[in-house]
Amino acid sequence: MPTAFITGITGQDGAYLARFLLQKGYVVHGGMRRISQPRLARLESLGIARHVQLHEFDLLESGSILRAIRMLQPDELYNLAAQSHVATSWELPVLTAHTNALAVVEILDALRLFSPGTRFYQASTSEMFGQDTTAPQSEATPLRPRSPYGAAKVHAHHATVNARESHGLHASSGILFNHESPLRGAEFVTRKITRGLARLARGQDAGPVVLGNLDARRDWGFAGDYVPAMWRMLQEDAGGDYVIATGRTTSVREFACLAADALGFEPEIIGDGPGEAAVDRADGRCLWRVSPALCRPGEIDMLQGDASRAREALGWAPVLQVEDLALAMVRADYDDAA
Ligand code: NAP
Ligand code: F7E
Repeated sequence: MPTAFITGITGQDGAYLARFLLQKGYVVHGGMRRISQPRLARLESLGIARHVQLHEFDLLESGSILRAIRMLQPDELYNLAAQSHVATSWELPVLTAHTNALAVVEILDALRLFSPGTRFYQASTSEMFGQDTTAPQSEATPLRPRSPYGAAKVHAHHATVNARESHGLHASSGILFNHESPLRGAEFVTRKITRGLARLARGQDAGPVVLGNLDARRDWGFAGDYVPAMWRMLQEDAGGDYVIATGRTTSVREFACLAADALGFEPEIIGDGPGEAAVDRADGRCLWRVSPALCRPGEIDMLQGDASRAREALGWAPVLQVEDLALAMVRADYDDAA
């Protein structure tokens, strides 16, 4: 049976990828960092916590990386672990650079020395493109990151490409645009919206959802559709770089309206700029409002991916559209809020 090692197995993508690989007959190992209370909720919610082999692992500890690679020598290694919250990266730029960039260099070096036959996947991101790019963005679009998160991911992306070109490693960089799910961390905007509005719909005294830049546009897909693309990259004869996206772009405001509609609210936008809010036409309740404190020091106005290469070379295409995604997320959060 093929073996895979997933860093970040407790995260959104890690959980979906682990389930996908188990269904394909893999022995799945996962790296989990030591925290006061193990975060197995996502693996448990997919019913797979007891089917994966968990190892104590931290990207900030070189020995941890070396030990895992030497001990397991997996057929495939998916590096999904990261400080993944863009806004936090301005607060913790050094930790972000170490976790998202230097640790990837260490993984690649350990693979070169101790397990050169392992196929490697790096979780790259549309945040690498930054502002003022052409749209839609493809593998050929220049990288001009606009956050410490994006800059660290660019370093890791180039390290992955170099490992492939200099040392012949089978190393791939998946440039994934935003992908969400009911397992999405509560601090990301889609889940913040669906959780907050679901609580309001349940009549909980939760108050409006407080948001930052409502004009930002993102290409939002479903995480469950995106993890098979990671696997497909590693089944190719050689590593490569692939954009994974839906090709559609939606503003934060539009996503909030989709989620509100799905819950039976009738949102009406009032005010503008920092004074903008949305109220429910039925009972005048405030659904969301803006707080300038949540706007970022550097924003990317618009991301929209061109996944033609993945479609042609990997036969990959997304299934869920943003409307289906918003509906699935509010349904799950509405059930949770019961
Ligand atoms: P996520 O839910 O935030 O999961 C991140 C994972 O990394 C968690 O398992 C976390 O462990 C682990 N981690 C963080 N620091 C670590 C460390 N020092 N050592 C070991 N593990 C550590 O992120 P995600 O949405 O699944 O994203 C997966 C990857 O894809 C990330 O690299 C992210 O940057 C990238 N990406 C995500 C998107 C997206 O839209 N979701 C798009 C493009 C790229 P804990 O559970 O202990 O916190
Ligand atoms: O923000 C705006 C915010 O934090 C999306 C990560 O998975 O995808 C994710 O990064 C947009 C931004 O995701 C709030 O300013 C408005 O324009 O959900 P997000 P992100 O920053 O795009 C990329 C591809 C990754 O690689 C990352 O790992 O929404 N926004 N109001 C807000 N964002 C948040 N978080 N909270 C707000 O209240």
